[in-house]
Amino acid sequence: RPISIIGVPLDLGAGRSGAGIGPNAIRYAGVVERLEQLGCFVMDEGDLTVKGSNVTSTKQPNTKLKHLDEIVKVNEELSTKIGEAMAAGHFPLILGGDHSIAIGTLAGVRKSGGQYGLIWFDAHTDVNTGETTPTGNIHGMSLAVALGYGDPRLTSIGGGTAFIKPEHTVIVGARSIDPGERKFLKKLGVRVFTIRDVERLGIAKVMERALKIAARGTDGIHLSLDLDGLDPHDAPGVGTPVPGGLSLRESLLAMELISEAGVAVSAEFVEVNPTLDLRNKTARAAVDLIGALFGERII
Ligand code: DIR
Ligand code: MN
Ligand code: MN
Ligand code: MN
Repeated sequence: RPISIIGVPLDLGAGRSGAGIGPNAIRYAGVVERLEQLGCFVMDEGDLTVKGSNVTSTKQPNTKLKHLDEIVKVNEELSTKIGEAMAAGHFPLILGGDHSIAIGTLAGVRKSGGQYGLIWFDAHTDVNTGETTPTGNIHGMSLAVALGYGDPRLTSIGGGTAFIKPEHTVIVGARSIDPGERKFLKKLGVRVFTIRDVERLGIAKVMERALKIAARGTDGIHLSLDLDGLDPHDAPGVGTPVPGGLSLRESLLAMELISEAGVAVSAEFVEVNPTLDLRNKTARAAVDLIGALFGERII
């Protein structure tokens, strides 16, 4: 299947600037060449247009949904792009950009009419809403929106139907969860494999269980990977680092296991912030993970 690369240079959903130049940092780290070496047919569709950033935009008053207008616009466009790529039989590979772009990605994935499972790889759980958010940053709300919860202007993006089901959603790597999010996850019954579960079970067992939840009885899975799921030692270039995360090697094994299961229909790699990075290390980690997801092996 051809891979459609779509960059989304958005940082308005995050609390600080810089993730907007993530897509090009991942390109400079050689993502296209890496995939071509694996025999993939790659079409880089370039970046969506985003107006403003956390640098150039006048500081928002402390609303509960910062930069809502522009985030709605970008995600609406993204959902259209993803819908078209999937209708053409392509695998959409989305480069972020802050994690609020998952709203548009998943709205687009749903347009194909199937019922998809979701693996959300993240230090955070991103299930805040305007009512529970401690920051007003929409990147902390995108999973709630994908499940059908939150501001109607966000949940209606892309047509607003056939949301991802909580019973086919699984979070891996979580270690920073807000009180409101904890309640939400319990209420919906979303399965969370925290970093503690990874430690106790090992990443192989966690992924085996995660894949069962997301892939059984669905038409495939979407992978939403926030680079801050990795330990800041391996991925320092992220806006909200949380110590004690997955190692690069554990994360690579997770990608290899998804790859071997053969169930992924789309994937996004988000929150790469080159202004906070060390020699593009985090973008290079993203390319390593993408390589593993598309079949790269040690031997
Ligand atoms: C926090 C941080 N839970 C919030 N979320 C982040 O702002 O809602 N998500 N950083 O990736
Ligand atoms: Mn996230
Ligand atoms: Mn995160
Ligand atoms: Mn089902």
